[in-house]
Parts: sequence; C-alpha cells; structure tokens
Amino acid sequence: MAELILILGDQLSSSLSSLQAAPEAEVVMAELVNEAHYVAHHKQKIVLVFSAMRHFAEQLRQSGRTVHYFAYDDTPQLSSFTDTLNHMQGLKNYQRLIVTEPGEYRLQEEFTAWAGTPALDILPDDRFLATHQQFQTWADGRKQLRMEFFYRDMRRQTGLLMEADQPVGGQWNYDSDNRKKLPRGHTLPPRLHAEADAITTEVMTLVDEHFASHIGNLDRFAWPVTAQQAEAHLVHFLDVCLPQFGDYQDAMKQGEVFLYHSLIASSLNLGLLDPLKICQAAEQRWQQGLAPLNAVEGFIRQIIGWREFIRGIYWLKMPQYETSNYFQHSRKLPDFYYSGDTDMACMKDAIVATQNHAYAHHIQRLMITGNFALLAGLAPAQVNQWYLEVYADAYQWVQLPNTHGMALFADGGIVGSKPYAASGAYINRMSDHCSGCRYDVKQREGEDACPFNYLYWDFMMRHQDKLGDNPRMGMVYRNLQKMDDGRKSEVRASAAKFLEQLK
Ligand code: FAD
Ligand code: DLZ
Ligand code: SF4
Repeated sequence: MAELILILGDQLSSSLSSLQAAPEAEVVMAELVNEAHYVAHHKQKIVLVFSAMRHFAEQLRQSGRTVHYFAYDDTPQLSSFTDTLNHMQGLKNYQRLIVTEPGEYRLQEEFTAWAGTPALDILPDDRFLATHQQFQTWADGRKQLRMEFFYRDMRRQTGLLMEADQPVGGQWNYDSDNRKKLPRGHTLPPRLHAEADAITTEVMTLVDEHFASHIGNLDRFAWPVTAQQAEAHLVHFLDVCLPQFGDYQDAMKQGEVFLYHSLIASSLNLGLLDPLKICQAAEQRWQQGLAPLNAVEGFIRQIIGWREFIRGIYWLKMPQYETSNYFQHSRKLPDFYYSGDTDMACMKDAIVATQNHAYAHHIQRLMITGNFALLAGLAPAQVNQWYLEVYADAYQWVQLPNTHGMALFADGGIVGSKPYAASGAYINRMSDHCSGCRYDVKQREGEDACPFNYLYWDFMMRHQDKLGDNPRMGMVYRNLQKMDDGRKSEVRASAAKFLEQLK
C-alpha cells in the first residue's frame, strides 16, 4: 500500500509519531508560500526553519527513506499543505496519509478537512509530556488554572527532582532566589556559534532575495540547524551557564543579549531536542554537584512547567482565546517596535537584540516590550503578530498564551492571576539601562520622566474597574488612593502627551 507522511517544518524529530507509525512510508516536506508569509517572519527564523528542514530531509534520506522535498523557489512553488497533498496525489495514488498533529490551530482546521480519500491518520504529538486529554482533565472543575499546581503534577509524573512524592530540598519552587541583578563588572560566559554550512548559506541567499522587506538581518545568524548542533549548544549551556541560570534569570544588562539563558527554545520547538532528556541532563548536573538546586529547579520548571502549561492553555482555549481583549486596548503598534528608533534605552536594547538575533530573553519580552505594550494600551492582535514574527522560537501555540495572556492580560486572567505591569523602578532594579537613558527613572511626570512611570499609573487608573478588586492588586490600589488629585491629573496629562506622539 502506498503511504505518505507529511512532515511540517517544526516536526524535525526522528522519534516523530508519524515516522514511527509507518517505517516504510514515503515522506513529503515543503517550503510553502503560506507558511513563510502568514506573518512576516524575521529573516533568521525563515533561514532557521528552511535550513533545519533541508538538513532533516537529508538525514531521513541517509536513513533510507524516500523523501520528496519542495524548496521555496522550486517549480511548482507550493502554497499550502493542502496544495502539497494535491500535488503528491497527482504524482501517485497514495492510499494512506499520515501526519503528526500540527502545533497551530489554523493548521488543525486545514488538516481535519482532508478526511476522506486517501485514508487520513492524524497522530498525537508525543514530543510533549502532557497530552491534550491530560491537560483537559487537570483543568476540569478548577476555578483557576495556575502553572504552579500543574508543574507539581509534572514533577510527580516525571520524577524529576523528587524524593518519593516530595520535592528534593523540601521546596517545589526556588523562584524567590532567582532575582539577582548582574553585579557591576561581571564577565558573562562566551556563547557557541553554529557556523553556516553550504545548506544554510544557500538558504540565506534565498531569504535575502525573497524576504528582503522582513525584519532583521542575517549577519549574526548562529542558530543550531541540526540535532547534533542543538545537542552541542545544550551541553555548552549545561557546562557553562546553568550554574548561574537561576541567580540571573531575571537580570538585564545593556548590550548583553543572552546572559545565562539556554537559547534552546528554537531547537526545542523545531523538534531538534527532547524536553525530558534536557531536564534529566540538568538534574544530573545537580546530582553531580555541578549546579545548585535553585538553578536546576528554575530551568526544569520553565520546560516541564511553563512550556507544557502554555501549550495546554492554547489547545484548551483556542479559537476564542485569540479574539479576547479584556481591556479593549486598540492603540496601533508603534513603528519603533520594528525600527528600534526610540529614546527609551531599555526598549531600544530589547528591539536591537531582536533585530540582530531574532531573540530577546524572557524578562525583556515580558517586562520591557510586553510591559510597554500593556501600559500603552496597544492592540493585542498587533502585539501578538509582532511576537510571532520576530523570534526564532515563535509558533502560535507557545507565542500566543505568553503574549496575549502573560504579557497583555488580554485573556482577563487565564494564564496569570494579575497583569505583569511594572514602572521604571522595576526595570532600574533589574538592569543598568536607566543610567544611559535620555529619560529619568526617578522622575514621575513631565517631559523627562521615565514613560513607564506615568504610563503605569495611568494604566491603573484607566482600569480600576477591572483590577481594583483583584486581591493581588490591593497594595497598588491602596497607593493610588493616597495619590492626590493634582498628581493624578499630571499623570494623565503626561501619559496623554506621550501616547499622542507615538507613530
Ligand atoms: P531560557 O530562559 O533559557 O528558558 C529555558 C526554556 O524554558 C526555554 O527554552 C523554553 O523552552 C522554556 N520556557 C521558559 N519560559 C517559557 C514560557 N513562558 N513559555 C514556554 N516555554 C518557556 N517562548 C517560545 O518558545 N516561543 C515564543 O514564541 C515565545 N514568546 C513569548 C512571548 C512573550 C511575550 C513572553 C513573555 C514569553 C515568550 N516565550 C516564548 C517564553 C520565553 O520567553 C522563551 O521561551 C525564552 O525566552 C526562550 O529563550 P531561551 O531558550 O534562552 O530560554
Ligand atoms: C514557521 C514555518 C515556516 C516559516 N515555513 C514553513 C514551511 O515552509 N513549511 C513547513 O512545513 N513549515 C513551515 N513553518 C512551520 C509551520 O508554520 C509550523 O509547522 C506551524 O507553525 C505549526 O506549529
Ligand atoms: Fe527604560 Fe525608563 Fe529606565 Fe529609560 S528610564 S531605560 S525608559 S525604565
């Protein structure tokens, strides 16, 4: 029986359920117009996906598979996955099509419409630790879905950092130990750079030619494009960065893009790394006395806790999720999110990193660009689109709940229990940005005041009806109550003036 496996650009794992289910089946992979254009992806993201796809196709061929591969500039140029299947059916009458479920809702819709001829098997994506059913069961009947409780179940399920049914060290979560500012003069470790080979270089030429208007540049492209490269990057992180990952997880430093972060999300989301194996390798470092518990627990929590929880929320709540807009925010995304042309030093630093590397670390995404978008009342759909475009690790299943839920609180409190809103004081505490900024972080209102300061209070005043009763916001609203009317007017005036000039 002629069987065909369709492999998507983020399904580059030799353990993939579709490959396991049909060891003799032919494979089709395609660089598609729709996938490359459904948002204007960063140039590095397109190079990463296409180059990793081409390397994976080669690896499958070497293992004996027949692989049909359609490059972006091949004839015929294929538009969509449906287009690809129709084309393949025209070449040969396949009787069975096998595909691992896609990571995005829009593709699930497209794939389920194929039911009929040939016979279609959509298999679960078992590269995650929690199944959809498991998350649904966990969520059923809970008034609030909180990552912390889901995470504890995942610790029990995997046995990671557990002694019988108790967490090692007696605590589930060491987050409070993970909030240090980088000391002055601190030297950061070197990072690995994956050199571009002939395949990547060829894709770079293609991207330069066809995607010139997209954000970013390719000069500093360094993302792993094979499982071997991703493994080497992971080992480098475990050896060199993990011991201090916990302490400096929330720190920011002007001009420093990576700090102690792992940079594994792009590889993990493509399928080049396995989440459980990564966590077991990190746990081993702790068992060998090579990394402290706060670092290892913090790292493992991001992967088996946050990453799985975020995916669970996406599939539980889509498609309504992306259309919610709790605060009814509608301001246009300012141009400087693409150009980096802003006087706010913290924003500029995060955006320049994004342009150069298709990367910014979590606190920059959440507390700088995300926080600004929240406080300034930017339209969630535009902010979501930006985040989906600009990061090498961005796919909607993981980008959307992080942006729409965690950063913007546009879901009204599904991902988080309160908005991650912060004034300049937080940014000043966690970074050295403010000392080189045109704005003064100590000034609260007026021309030279840090915009995060008055935007913060303006946001709190505008949304008192929605946030005033939130028990986690009690202190904020008690402070607002103490603010005299004169200052409130100044806050409003400064915010209005600043927001008016945004283009
Ligand atoms: P590290 O800081 O070293 O963390 C280790 C790993 O933990 C990451 O590689 C990632 O796999 C996982 N992780 C950590 N936090 C999260 C989280 N909140 N959600 C899911 N996984 C997490 N992550 C993406 O993979 N793709 C996205 O498109 C994405 N968009 C985001 C948008 C916003 C507004 C925010 C606030 C966060 C977003 N994140 C996203 C989560 C997180 O910021 C990135 O996973 C992380 O910055 C990637 O860098 P790293 O690999 O160096 O991670
Ligand atoms: C992100 C992406 C891009 C840019 N291009 C392709 C492509 O040409 N072909 C493909 O199969 N996949 C691509 N992808 C990844 C898909 O968009 C991805 O499978 C979905 O986002 C599901 O997570
Ligand atoms: Fe950012 Fe305000 Fe500090 Fe400038 S003063 S770097 S805008 S927090």
